[in-house]
Amino acid sequence: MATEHAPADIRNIALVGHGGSGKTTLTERLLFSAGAIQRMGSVEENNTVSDWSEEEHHHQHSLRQVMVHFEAKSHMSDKSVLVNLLDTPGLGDFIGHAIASLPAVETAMVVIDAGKGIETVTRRIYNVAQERNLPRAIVINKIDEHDLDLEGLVERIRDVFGNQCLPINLPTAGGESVINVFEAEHADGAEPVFSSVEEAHQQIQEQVVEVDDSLTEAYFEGGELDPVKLHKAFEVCLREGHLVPICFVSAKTGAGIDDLMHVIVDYLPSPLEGNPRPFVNEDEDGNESPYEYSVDPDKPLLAHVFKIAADPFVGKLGVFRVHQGRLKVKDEVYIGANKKPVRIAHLYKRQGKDNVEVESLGAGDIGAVAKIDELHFGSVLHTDHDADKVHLKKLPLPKPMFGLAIELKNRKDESKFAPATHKMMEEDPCLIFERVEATKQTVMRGLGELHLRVVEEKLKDQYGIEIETETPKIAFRESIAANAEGHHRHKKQSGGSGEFGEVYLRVSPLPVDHENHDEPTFEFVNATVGGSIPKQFLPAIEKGIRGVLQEGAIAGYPMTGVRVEVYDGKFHAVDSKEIAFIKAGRKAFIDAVQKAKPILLEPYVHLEVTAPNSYMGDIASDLSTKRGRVQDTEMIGSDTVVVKAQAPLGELQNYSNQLKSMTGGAGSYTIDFSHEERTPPNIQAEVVAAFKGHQDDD
Ligand SMILES: Nc1nc2c(ncn2[C@@H]2O[C@H](COP(=O)(O)OP(=O)(O)OP(=O)(O)O)[C@@H](O)[C@H]2O)c(=O)[nH]1
Ligand SMILES: [Mg+2]
Repeated sequence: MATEHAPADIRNIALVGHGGSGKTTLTERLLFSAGAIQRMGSVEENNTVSDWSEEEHHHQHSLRQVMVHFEAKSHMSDKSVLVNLLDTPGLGDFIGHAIASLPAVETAMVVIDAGKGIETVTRRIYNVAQERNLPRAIVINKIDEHDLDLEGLVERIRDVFGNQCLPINLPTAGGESVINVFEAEHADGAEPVFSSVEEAHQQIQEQVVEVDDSLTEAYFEGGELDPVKLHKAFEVCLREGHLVPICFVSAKTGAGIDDLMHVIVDYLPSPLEGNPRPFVNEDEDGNESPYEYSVDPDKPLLAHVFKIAADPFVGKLGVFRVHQGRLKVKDEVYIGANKKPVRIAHLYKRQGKDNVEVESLGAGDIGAVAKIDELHFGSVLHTDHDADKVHLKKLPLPKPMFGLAIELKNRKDESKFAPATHKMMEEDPCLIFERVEATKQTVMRGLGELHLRVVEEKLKDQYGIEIETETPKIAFRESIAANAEGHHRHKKQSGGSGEFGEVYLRVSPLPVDHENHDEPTFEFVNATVGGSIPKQFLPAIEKGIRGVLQEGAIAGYPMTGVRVEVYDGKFHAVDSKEIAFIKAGRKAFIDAVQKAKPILLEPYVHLEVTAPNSYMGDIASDLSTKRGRVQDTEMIGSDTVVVKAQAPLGELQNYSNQLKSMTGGAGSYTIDFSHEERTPPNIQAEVVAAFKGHQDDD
């Protein structure tokens, strides 16, 4: 059983980047090169360590994040380090898994296809890594391919991401090998295919010494500095984003892999050298403040679960990063604010789908625990009660906006459905299954059509549940645009005791909290005077109104953005009871809403379409027919454009197919919830006409 690694001897790296750029192949190559596997698998042959699931073989893409690890030797000393590598999916629909991996690592290694250049996901994930203050490195892969413009690509990278992106090595002709230009001052044999060793060497050395005045001085006085002496400055550069090294490789042929391994072991930050993760502590009043910790195995435990996996053999797995302290088998540890500790029965390191048992994992390492039901995505494991409320600053995960309504093919699957969806949601932070009361549909939401297609496949393959899907109805919300008054007198005489309650109220619009869809923006005010309605009946009136907020007043959708002021009424000493005021409140409210210029709000999304330049006009004019507004267009590289727009979600239900046919498959897009907007009157009229109305509940 492996011994625990000291933080200085660990490198944690997430391989991120656009789908098909070669992350999984690179993972395989690195494992092979380090001797962790005896034979190199390939994506085409469905035998890589990372892509092991049936769905991945079928789609030929990674569909979730996978951890592998290996030992690698330093090129500068005789020590070796443990490399934990997270291979993440690059398809936009699965970007949640990539974003979720970032808190576990010191470095985001952004892989770019040498021929295709910067693509949508490249930019998105690079930007998230930057926002999260994570050191980055860029790997330009597939340098074995023909007709590449690598010099142009480096220029574009510097254009788009900034001049701090600099080659640390340069490829030779045909992508046969690379020359480390941080270390070499002159070419010793083959020349690089562009630039020169001297020029690239000078550029990167000057960039590094810039962060340290004394080094700058020494450099400009005496010239050359030993890379070992520059190590500290190099780490500062990475931490501050003052340098983003670019490496060239071919995962396929193995060219550049030795040097990449060297960069990983000898240049990329160890857990001690990385930037601290943004943990926050919440005090009793819910105020958050930064939580400080140190990457020290001898301090109390602080570990963060960044992934939940359903393992076919050991069951539910929580994959975590130890940030402080250590976790040992048989330890008792706390999860968040849970009062009862859990006992750690087994600890694992993951190698693709395999679990390798270990005794302990120290600060800086990544591992997994099995069969702890209380663990969730984002859970914090600790041994210190001061850390009860500690959690990681919220990740910018995209909101699942693409929905499909579900019907089960077989009724008998009903009992299996809820547990299966529960498990799948735990594994995927961007997947939601929900019952939408407004539309009486069960809906699954994800990041795109492919995402949900894979979910459908998994439901069938792993849980034996077959479903049918259809476009869901739009989740409108009702609101009002004007002030109005409403009144209802509820009176019912049946035999002995009757029901009596009378309510006068005013409604007025409130600014809607568009982020919060689960809660209505609502205020209820008692403005009655002189006991016209006894106090004890006001909660009943509010209850009646809240019923309407849930069911809607004009179209059957939940309401939001309303302030209600009850200002008068009547009661009866015998016949006034709770139920009478619930009904009177409800009807008086519907009465007022109908006079208050009721409106429908519909969800709008941010849309970012990336496509070859020549399609820009088509994309923009198509969006305008969808009530979309183009807000910005940005060129990335010489022939790719990003169109940023806002559009109603309801118009984009079939956008992935439409964009595909519009651009011959070359376009891609992302959507993210933006806000809600008032629906045009013609659409509102249709929706209202389709509403069957309220049951008369008198
Ligand atoms: N020529 C060439 N092809 C490569 C290289 N690396 C990967 N490929 C091919 O590129 C394709 C995509 O490779 P993957 O490793 O699956 O890419 P990925 O980045 O993991 O893709 P996702 O999992 O979708 O994010 C496969 O057909 C690989 O064989 C390379 O260095 N050279
Ligand atoms: Mg992959």
